Amino acid sequence: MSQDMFDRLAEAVIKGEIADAGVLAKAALEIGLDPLQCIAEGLTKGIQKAGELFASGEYFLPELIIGADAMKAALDILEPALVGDQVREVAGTIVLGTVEGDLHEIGKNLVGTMLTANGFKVIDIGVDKSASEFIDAVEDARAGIVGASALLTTTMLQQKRLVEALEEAGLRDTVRVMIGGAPVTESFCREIGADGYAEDAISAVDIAFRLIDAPAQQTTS
Ligand code: B1M
Repeated sequence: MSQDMFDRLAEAVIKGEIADAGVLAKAALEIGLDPLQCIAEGLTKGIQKAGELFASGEYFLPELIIGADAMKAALDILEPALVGDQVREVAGTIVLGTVEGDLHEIGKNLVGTMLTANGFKVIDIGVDKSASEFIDAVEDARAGIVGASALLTTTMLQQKRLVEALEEAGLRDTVRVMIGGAPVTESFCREIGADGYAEDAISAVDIAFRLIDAPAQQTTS
C-alpha cells in the first residue's frame, strides 16, 4: 500500500504531472503515510530518475523543469506536515541559501524545512546568492550558522568563496559554515575549511545541532 503510493509519487515527478503530484501528496497524508518517507521513497527517487534521463539525453530541460515543478507541488503539501504546529524554543539561527550561479532549490528547501521542524530559526535567502549576500544576511540576523547549498560541480567552488569571504569580513570565528548538495563531499568540506558537511536534510539537523555548540571544527554526517 505505502510502496504503491511512493511509486505513484515518483511516477508523477518523472512524468511531470503537476496536478497529480499534489493530489497524491494529499491522499498520502490522508491515509497516514509519513511525509518524510513520501519525500525520500517517492519524490526524491522520481527526481533522481528524471536527472538520470536528462543525463542520458532522453529528457531535455523542459522535462526536468516540469518534473521539478511536480516535486515542488507535492512538497508544498508534505512540508507543512513535517513542521507541525508545536511551539519550540529556538535552537539557533541559520542563514540558508543556494550559492551564486546555482538555481537548484529543492534540496535547500528541504533542509530548511527539517531545520525549522527541529527548532531552528531559518533565514532562507533563496538561490543564486553571492558570498556578500550571505554575509549581509548573517550580520542582519546575527546567525550562528550559515548553510550553503550547491548542486553543480562548477558552483560548489562558491562554497569555498563563502568561507574566504567570512574570513575577510572577520566573521569566521563566530559563524559556523555548513555545506551540502549532490556533488559536495566530506573531503571537499575539509579542503575548503568549512565546519560541517551534511549528506541529506536529516543529517543537516544533526550537524546543525553539533555546530551550534561547537567551536570551529570539522563536523560531518
Ligand atoms: Co539540474 N542538474 N541543472 N536542474 N538538476 C543536476 C544537479 C545534474 C546532476 C543533472 C544531471 O545531469 N544528471 C546536473 C549537474 C551536473 C554537474 O554539475 N556535474 C544538472 C545540470 C547540468 C543543470 C543545468 C546546467 C542544465 C542546463 O541548463 N543545461 C541547469 C543549471 C541551472 C543553474 O543552476 N544555473 C539545471 C537546471 C535544473 C532545473 C531548473 C531544471 C531543476 C531545478 C529546479 C529547482 O530546484 N527549482 C534541476 C533539477 C531538478 C536537477 C536534478 C534532476 C535534481 C535536483 C534535486 O532537486 N534533487 C539534479 C540531478 C540529481 O541531483 N540527481 C540536477 C532532489 C533534492 C531533494 O536533492 O538537491 O541533492 P538534493 O538535496 C539533498 C542533498 O544534496 C542535501 O540535502 C538535500 C535533501 O536530502 N543538501 C544539503 C542539499 N543542499 C544542502 C545544504 C546543506 C546540507 C545538505 O547544508 C547547507
